[in-house]
Amino acid sequence: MWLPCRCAAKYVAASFSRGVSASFLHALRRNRSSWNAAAFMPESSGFEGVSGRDALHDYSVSHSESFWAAVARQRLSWIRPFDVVQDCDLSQGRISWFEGGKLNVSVNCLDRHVHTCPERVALIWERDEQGSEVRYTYKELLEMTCRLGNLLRRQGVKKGDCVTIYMPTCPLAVASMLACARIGAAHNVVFAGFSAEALAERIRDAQSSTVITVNQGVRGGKITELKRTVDAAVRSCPSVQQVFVAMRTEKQVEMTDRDFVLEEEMLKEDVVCEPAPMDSEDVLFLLYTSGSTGKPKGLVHTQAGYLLYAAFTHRYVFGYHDGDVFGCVADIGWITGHSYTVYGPLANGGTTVLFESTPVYPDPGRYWEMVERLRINQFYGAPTAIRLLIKYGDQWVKKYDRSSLTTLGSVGEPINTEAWEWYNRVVGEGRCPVVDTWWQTETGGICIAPKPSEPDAEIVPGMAMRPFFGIKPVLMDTEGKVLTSNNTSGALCMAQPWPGMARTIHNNHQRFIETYFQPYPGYFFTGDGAYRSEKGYYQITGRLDDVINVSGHRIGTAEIEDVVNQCPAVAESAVIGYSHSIKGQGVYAFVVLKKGVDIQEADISKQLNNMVSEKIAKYACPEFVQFAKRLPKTRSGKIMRRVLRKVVECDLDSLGDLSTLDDPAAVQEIIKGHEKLL
Ligand code: 6R9
Repeated sequence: MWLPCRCAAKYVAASFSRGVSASFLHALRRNRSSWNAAAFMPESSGFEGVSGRDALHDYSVSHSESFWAAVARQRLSWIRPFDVVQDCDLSQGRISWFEGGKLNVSVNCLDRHVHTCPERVALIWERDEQGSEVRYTYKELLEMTCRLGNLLRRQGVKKGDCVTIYMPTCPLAVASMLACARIGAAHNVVFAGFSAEALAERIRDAQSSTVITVNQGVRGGKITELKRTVDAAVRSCPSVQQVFVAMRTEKQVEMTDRDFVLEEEMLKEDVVCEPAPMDSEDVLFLLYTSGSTGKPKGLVHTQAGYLLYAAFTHRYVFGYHDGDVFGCVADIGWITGHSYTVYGPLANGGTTVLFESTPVYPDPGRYWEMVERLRINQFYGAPTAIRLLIKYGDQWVKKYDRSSLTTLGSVGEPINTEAWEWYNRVVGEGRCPVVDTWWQTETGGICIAPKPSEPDAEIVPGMAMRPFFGIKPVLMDTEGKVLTSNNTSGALCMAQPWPGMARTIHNNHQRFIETYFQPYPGYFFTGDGAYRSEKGYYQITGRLDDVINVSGHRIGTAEIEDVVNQCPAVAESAVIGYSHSIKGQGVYAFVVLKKGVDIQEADISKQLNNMVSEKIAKYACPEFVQFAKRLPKTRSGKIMRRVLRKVVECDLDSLGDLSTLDDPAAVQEIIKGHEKLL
């Protein structure tokens, strides 16, 4: 199942047909000089008198319902048309789109393309082993999905159940997601870098009875024992009744009565599977993400609105055309993998790359060698990888032919000017627009990006710039008033709902309301700060809460503190993010030990690292652990994180107001301790 026997001639033919003539045609198509709304976006043909990108954006916001209704009718295949375009009230945290409509997401991603072009390549699985990619046509992906859908049904998975998928980025993971969608189950993909405890927590919260995994993962030439991690997780998950194990490697792993070899079971199933008609607002998936407090939250996305928004943004932000090869290198365990590796490209009938490896395996030329070999047109990655690759030098890029590239995307964290310039100049040879795309797990798809724009419109380095169609950003001051002028900074909120936004937090709608809708009543609060330039362009300045971003991965400092505080030697701790030249942010932990603890600090640091990697994931491990006698606190006992951040940034001149500090000597101690650590 993993490496179906195919004749080599097929590969040769496939890569040949994507050669010079195809890219020449693309270039021709893209060189349209005038921006005609209806030609650019066929859905807009009914919008009287709208021409130009800005006018279309204005229309999409001022006539939101007719805009989205037209797009939804044109872009999605409906089993039953919707009656109501939207029924939303941000002040109540109520979001509902396309009510009355029925559809099936897997049919939209597969069947409709199989009818028109069954042999088109849907997936190119860029396996960890360089040069061993495997292609799957739409027909093959549909068959795989149907077998899986039938299997899940036979094993008792019902509409409304939630299946946890703990797999690396691979075709069977995509088919598993789509199989859930086919039979009406929700999926809960857990990033395969998460530890057993983190996985268990997510399985329990989602109440999954079924888990799909692989025997082993292979990434960067290293093996990870994913099945073993699942075994450890499932021990504390009484809901789990069955685990399907796909064989990524030859290695036999221990199997119990509840475990099944996925490929063997799939072979017993039919290649036709009746799709479940789903309501627009039925759950499509949960995806857990970190917040500033408490446990990770399972954000809920639903069927029609999410799919529409993922597909529509994919098409227009990246200028995706039929026949293009889209290369999003994010892991499917994150929202970027969901929206732009799986749902957006497949809903558009696109060819999408599943990248299993790392940017530096087997060498720092990996991305660009892959671009050359697969003739990738749009490349979408994270600034952290770009910053890492800059260090290895331009030669790793220039070695390979990148003439297929038309657009370069960036996501996950702010892209600094140096990284932006390098991406633009070295990777894109100055001819590919760099789109810095801002969005979140909560938003479902890209909300702010330089594209679409008029053909010659400027792109400012490091700025996400323009709100997408239907998106109305506002900036708020500290009093909760909307800032109306330009050249100003504030809390980034959205004034209007859009189809792709999350609907709730699984099992905790109250938390959903409190986190996103109560801080600025009537608005959706993103948790990020932003600057709006003189010209009205947006630049994201970073989180306003205690969420940090390590290599593009979100993590709440409270989650890390929770683990650190479980160490028997630790009395209390404070974790903050600090600026890191490659990862964007790194984790810095201040730790106060219990009185009488007689263990070497280095040993405790090691122990803390082990604990964080066991309970959360490796990326959340503190890079620095600073031991302190006490932490600076207010008189009411709150840790003054702002002061800790300034100390770590070596910005001692702006420690700010220290008048509420309980004991000023604590700050001096912290400063000294920090100097010693450097
Ligand atoms: C898609 C994704 C969301 C948080 C978000 C923000 C940061 C994402 C960004 C960006 C600056 C960008 N973020 N894209 N910051 N510029 N282009 O990453 O979702 O994992 O939920 O993270 O990431 O802080 O709030 P998610």
